Amino acid sequence: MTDCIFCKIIAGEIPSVTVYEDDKVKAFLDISQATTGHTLVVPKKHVSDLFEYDEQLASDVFSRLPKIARAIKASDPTIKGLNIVNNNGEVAYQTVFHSHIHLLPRYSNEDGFG
Ligand code: DGP
Repeated sequence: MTDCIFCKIIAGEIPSVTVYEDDKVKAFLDISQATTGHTLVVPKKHVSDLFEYDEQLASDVFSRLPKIARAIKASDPTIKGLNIVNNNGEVAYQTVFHSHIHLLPRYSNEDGFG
């Protein structure tokens, strides 16, 4: 999709910090780090939100989350946990309409975030 910011990131037209990439998904650091290491996992196929997933796409995206979560955790011994957030629709606070999963590392020394 020509006017989609995440499609442009996937195409390499807009820079991002890649955390993981394969033929189905790309994971990159969120520009607005809610916690350090805040990562977005996006399908390379453009779909707006979860309501547009079929079973194959759901498998492609969600099956990769444990591997990406483990890689994030392994990158920093102070990461003790992780939240998964997925906003679908404007009323659910989605602001970029290319589906994405937020992975939010959590630290033992956090001071009350969330
Ligand atoms: P949501 O509210 O669930 O639609 O989250 C959209 C996220 O996308 C938000 O946390 C900020 C992030 N974001 C928006 N534009 C860019 C960008 O150009 N690069 C990166 N890395 N993240 C972006």
